[in-house]
Amino acid sequence: MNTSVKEISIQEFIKSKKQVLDNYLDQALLYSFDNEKYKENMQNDSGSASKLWAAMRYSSLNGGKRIRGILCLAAFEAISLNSPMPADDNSTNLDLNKVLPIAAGIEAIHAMSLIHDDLPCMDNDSLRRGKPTCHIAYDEATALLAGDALLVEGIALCLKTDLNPASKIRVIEELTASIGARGMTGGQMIDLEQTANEEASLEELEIMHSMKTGALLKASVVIGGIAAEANNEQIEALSEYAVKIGLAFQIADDILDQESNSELLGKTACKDLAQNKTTYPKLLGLTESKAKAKELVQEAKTALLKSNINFQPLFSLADYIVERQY
Ligand code: GRG
Repeated sequence: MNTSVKEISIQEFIKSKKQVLDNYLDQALLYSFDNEKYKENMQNDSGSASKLWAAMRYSSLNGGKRIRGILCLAAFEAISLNSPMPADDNSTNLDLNKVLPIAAGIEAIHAMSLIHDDLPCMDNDSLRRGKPTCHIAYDEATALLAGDALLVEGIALCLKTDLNPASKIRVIEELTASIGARGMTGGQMIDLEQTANEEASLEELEIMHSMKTGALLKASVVIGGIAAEANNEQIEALSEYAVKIGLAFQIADDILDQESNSELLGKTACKDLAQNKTTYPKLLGLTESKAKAKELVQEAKTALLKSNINFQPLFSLADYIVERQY
């Protein structure tokens, strides 16, 4: 543990990491082509290729909180520095080339999931991150393809890491498991069925969310640890922390849907009620839901401390996840 480090607030930590991620993604998602004919097409702004890239950029460089990417970077720093607070002098020594392409790739994949989630055949929403959703700003086919392309570009970005081949494979295994049929996609399917059919129990709700939202959040943290060469005990602790904050994140999301408004959220509020969805507030009530989220945050912190991962930004990010306003 390093006690001589300069303390920075969590707001500064989030702001600086978000900036780094935004800049990296902005560069990574520039149009670039090997094929000469395709390049010619790109000269024309109304060309089909530039429309695809424009839609991809519209939906991935548009002010998301970047929580998954930030968690990935924070977990990497936590293990690399093993210090209670990040310091400017220490942070500059970190090999960000190992983790930044992955954290950015995860954000591209997350953006993809939001585009597809908003489609008429899924959640059918018109507002995302304070702007018209991708299929409204463009059209359904373009939104579908922009999502497809962001998924693939996101995985390709993860492979740009400077990690050794064995670690790269571990990263991709972790990531693909979290978004496939055993993770996000499977969770989304359950969600669609539940919405269409019946009221879910607390246990069913938890399973659905752990797959739909929790799996990618967990993978983001664990992958940060893998990139920093965490040992098995540390990976276990990061994993436990991430499962707890993943659930807390979803409870907070349900509460915000009920208590906030569309302007602040940047997406349609009170959607759960309108769709008659089963939510934590519906099953537990607002007060108990808030208490459960706080309890999970505490448990997440304890999981880290048990393995001597004493990195303040990871604790503060857990608090932020339940205290956020949008
Ligand atoms: C990934 C292969 C693959 C398929 C995706 C459409 C779909 C299948 C899944 C939908 C998953 C989904 C939208 C989950 C909701 C997750 C959630 C709570 C999103 C909001 O996350 P925030 O608040 O958003 O971090 P920002 O805008 O801040 O990034």
